[in-house]
Amino acid sequence: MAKAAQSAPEVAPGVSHALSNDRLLSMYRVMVLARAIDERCLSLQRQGRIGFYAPASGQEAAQIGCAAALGDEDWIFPAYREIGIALWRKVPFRALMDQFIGNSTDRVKGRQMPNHYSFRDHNFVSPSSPIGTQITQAVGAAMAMQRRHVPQVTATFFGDGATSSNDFHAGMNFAGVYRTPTIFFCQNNQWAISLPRSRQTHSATLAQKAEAYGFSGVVVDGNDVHAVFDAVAAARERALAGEGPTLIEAQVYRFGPHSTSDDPHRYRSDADVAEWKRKDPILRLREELRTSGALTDEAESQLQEAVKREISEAIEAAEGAPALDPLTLFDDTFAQRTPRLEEERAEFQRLLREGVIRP
Ligand SMILES: Cc1ncc(C[n+]2csc(CCOP(=O)(O)OP(=O)(O)O)c2C)c(N)n1
Ligand SMILES: [Mg+2]
Repeated sequence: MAKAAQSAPEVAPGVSHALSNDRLLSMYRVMVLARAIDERCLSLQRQGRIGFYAPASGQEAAQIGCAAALGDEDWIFPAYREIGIALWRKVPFRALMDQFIGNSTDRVKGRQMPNHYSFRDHNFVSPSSPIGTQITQAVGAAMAMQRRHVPQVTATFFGDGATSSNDFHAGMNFAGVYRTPTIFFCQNNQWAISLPRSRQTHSATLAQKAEAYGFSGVVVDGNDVHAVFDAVAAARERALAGEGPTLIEAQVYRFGPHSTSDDPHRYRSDADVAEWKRKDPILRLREELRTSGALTDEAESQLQEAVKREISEAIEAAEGAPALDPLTLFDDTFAQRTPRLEEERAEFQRLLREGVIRP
């Protein structure tokens, strides 16, 4: 009989402490901002002011530790829960709010599902909702970089559940064969909606799956920014040196619902959540910064105030922006609208005018 595969994994400790206090403080700030945005967006959705949101509370150290170790020019191929990466890349919350609402200043013109923002100027590709599709995209893009001798890597983000997708295996295999400069960053938040990690795979770790494809996989404590930063920095160095991809499994926990359409009380216990909340990555980094003297009580309350203000101002501005003109739906497909498209546009315009269709 096969030995029990799901024994406790070895977790690489964060030892190098390569991060200065200044750097840690800027990471902490983005973590606090991400958490506060999460809380506000859940409430905005409940008030009917945005349609949908996928919270990332509990995953801040994994996301921001990873983003900080990447180069600004590296390409991000995210899933739908990577707000921390976008914020670290200096995407303004206002731009995210515009997308959640789909207003006239939304960069994707209301054509994407809420929470599916993309920013060409931040090398942040549109998130994939079909599980795993971003993985093969990241491998293909990395292959192009390799061929052009561009000193960049691609980083792709996905969950524990995505390791069961076809695209995960196709992407990992391809990356192994061609030794592409790709970082596979798996946030194992213990749940794929209501399916627990224990029922996802019989493998002891998700990271070990890399071994089958001929490259290394590491498990890190995703609540430890140091451990995450070190693992990603090392993976990036290897990728840039032509030594190929790495799979990183960051062990975290999703504190909130899968999305605003989910009720986690139906499948997990409050005790489990409370157990993981004791490892809250924000409390952990706050404690570290306070102990080292890098963060005073006064600086902490100033930060909390500044973050609240920034969020409120962005919400007000995004809600105050004009609505999107529904006729923009007919733009951007062709350089010049075809006669058929003109016809459809005219009919749509008539239906809007007659009130048959309401924006
Ligand atoms: C191909 C495909 N199958 C099923 C779904 C429905 N679905 C949406 S999210 C999700 C779970 C994903 O879990 P995980 O990869 O662990 O990411 P997490 O949401 O926990 O961050 C599923 C099954 C989907 N979006 N795409
Ligand atoms: Mg998950």
